[in-house]
Amino acid sequence: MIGPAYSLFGRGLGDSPLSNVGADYFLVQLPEREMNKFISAFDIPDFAAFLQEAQQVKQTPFAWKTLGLNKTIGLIFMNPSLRTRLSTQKAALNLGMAPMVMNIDKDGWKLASGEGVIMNGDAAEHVKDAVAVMGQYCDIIGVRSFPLLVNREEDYAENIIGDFIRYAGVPVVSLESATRHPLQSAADLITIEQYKTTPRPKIVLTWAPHPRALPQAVPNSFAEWMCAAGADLTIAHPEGYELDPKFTDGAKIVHDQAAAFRNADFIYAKNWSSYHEYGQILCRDRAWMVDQAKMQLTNNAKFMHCLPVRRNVVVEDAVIDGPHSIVIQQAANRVVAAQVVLKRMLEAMV
Ligand code: SN0
Repeated sequence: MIGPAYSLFGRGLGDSPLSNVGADYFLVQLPEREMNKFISAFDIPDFAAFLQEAQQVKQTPFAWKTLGLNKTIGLIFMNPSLRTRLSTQKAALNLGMAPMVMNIDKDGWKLASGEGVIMNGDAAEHVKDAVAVMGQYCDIIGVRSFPLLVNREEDYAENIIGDFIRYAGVPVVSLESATRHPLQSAADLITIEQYKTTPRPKIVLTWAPHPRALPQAVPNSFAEWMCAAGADLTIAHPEGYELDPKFTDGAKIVHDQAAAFRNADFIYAKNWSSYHEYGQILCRDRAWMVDQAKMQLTNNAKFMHCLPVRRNVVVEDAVIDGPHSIVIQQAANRVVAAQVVLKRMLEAMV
């Protein structure tokens, strides 16, 4: 159960009316929402109402089972997915929508992008045409596309999700783009609200080692959402792993992991590759793995990770299998987060 107060962490996103949120706030009829995309925290201007809707969806997931009647969602994957793929389908089914899933990297034509490109190479179809066609078959389109981690400006320009928004003609949901994973962060916010025992818990996002170079999307997004919610967020990472500051404004950034863990209420582990030395692995120090000894420094902190996780590299078995691990409940909340987002999009259509 999400707590009754929805206090968020003290302040709200931008100029939204979230500060001093009181019980009466929820009696006010919200203005009709336009929702033609969900790509970042800024597509949710009302976190308190979002959390209230999440609680309703959690309690009565089938209460809107005709809202999506005769509507179709296309889920387009350019990269692997387990939780996002299944939880978004489940959310759509709960709303009465029909999901269509395509692994476009394996089953589609190779896509070209960019203006004026002469298509005499591998690519058989331009993304403009493919996306416009998908928009004819779908009422909502979700897309997953990881960064290439080669050219930072290209990845951070978010061209692929931008092309979907430009050409689909229907609302677009990010299923993890080059720089953000908003459905994950929405589920993380719901999970922290559910498990927090103090109004403004100490939340620590810690870098952890990994054998491969991973995107910054999950930590960028987590920091963006937590900072937008006014959370008490500390980010611990080795030097050189600073994230793009546009996501971390409001967070404390430290290089001493043990100091960060002291008195923490939530430990969120995640690896990412360097933003400054773009896409590089700068540290392989196993001492950054989250283990029992470090968890003992915390205030009985809950352990979170977006999954998939490399056991005994990112986190010790004893922690992820232990009583304070909430990774499965966190994954369960992926359905709730996706359902609130799709529900809002459907409601804005009628
Ligand atoms: C992705 C990432 O962005 O870090 C998806 C997380 C939801 N994770 C991976 O690609 C893990 C790959 C691996 O080899 O462990």
